[in-house]
Amino acid sequence: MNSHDRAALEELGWNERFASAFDALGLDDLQPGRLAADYGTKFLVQLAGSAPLARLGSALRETRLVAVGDWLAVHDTPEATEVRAVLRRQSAITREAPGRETAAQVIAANVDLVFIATSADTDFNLRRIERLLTVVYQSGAAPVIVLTKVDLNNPDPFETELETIAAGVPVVAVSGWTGDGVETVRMHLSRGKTAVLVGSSGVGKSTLINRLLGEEVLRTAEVHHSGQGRHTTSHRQLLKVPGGGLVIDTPGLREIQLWAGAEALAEVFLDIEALALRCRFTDCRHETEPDCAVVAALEGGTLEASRLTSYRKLQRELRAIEVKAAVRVKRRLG
Ligand SMILES: Nc1nc2c(ncn2[C@@H]2O[C@H](COP(=O)(O)OP(=O)(O)OP(=O)(O)O)[C@@H](O)[C@H]2O)c(=O)[nH]1
Ligand SMILES: [Mg+2]
Ligand SMILES: [Zn+2]
Repeated sequence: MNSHDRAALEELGWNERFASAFDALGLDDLQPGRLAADYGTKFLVQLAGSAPLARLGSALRETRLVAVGDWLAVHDTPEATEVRAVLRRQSAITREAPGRETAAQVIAANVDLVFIATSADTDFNLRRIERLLTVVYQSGAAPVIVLTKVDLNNPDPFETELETIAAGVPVVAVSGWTGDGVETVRMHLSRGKTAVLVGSSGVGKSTLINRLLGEEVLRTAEVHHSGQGRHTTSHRQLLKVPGGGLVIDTPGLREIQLWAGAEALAEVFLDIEALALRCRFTDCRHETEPDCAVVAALEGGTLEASRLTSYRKLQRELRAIEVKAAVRVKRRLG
């Protein structure tokens, strides 16, 4: 690989670890490329010097375990482009796929940063943000909360509320209409680093990305809508931001299913976990047990009931996922 190609790949997020994984494949006539868009049967692949539409090679066709952001080994000729292998992911944002059995669905691969977009209006929902934070902490990427549409309302009260659940997580207030805050979002990006935007439909993810790109690359909803039923962005797409960095646009998430372990939950609910350490019983369920520090905090007003409810709900969901996963493993073995 010449130095020009290497620099082009590095701009796309290529690094030493991907390079050695690629070399270890030991396959001839292949070049590295990054999956930039998934159109179902065709995939847009960004190579060092071009961006052809590719199909999956026979070895990958059955599993289809590729996601936008993946690094690939690609066979590229003027006649056809074929994906032959997927390099091991360095991080992934996943959620549980709809259906009865658990299977992780990868929303984006090899991501450094997750912008959790939430608008400063009726979409604003702390419980949803807690969920998304749990997913992010599990992924290996770092979260940034992007409070959108701040031209509609004063962002201060929203930011104060965010403080209560996400202390230490950067919050950027933006307006895709006035351009406020867009440069602050850009400051989180840098050469070769990948960010993904997640959040409900209609919060202004694509509008913000268009701002970052400096042109209308992505289709956005024409009129304001509150996010019921209508999704404007239909597929995930990786884009290069002028000035450095990459962003992945995603369709709005309806109800994000958790695909995260107990450790991630503990990170989002550090306050409750810390209180629980002071309960008399180590297996305290914080219900009717004596000397329960969680219940004491509730009664003393230092812990909000809604936060405990949310913690319990997520705990139950995690347990359900674990049970489903166990059933699946058993079926495989039997
Ligand atoms: N007032 C206001 N409206 C905005 C802003 N950003 C986006 N909108 C409007 O909100 C609507 C949805 O914007 P999109 O950018 O398409 O939202 P999205 O999050 O990409 O939605 P999906 O692709 O469906 O997930 C459009 O009508 C935008 O014009 C903003 O900063 N302020
Ligand atoms: Mg969109
Ligand atoms: Zn307790």
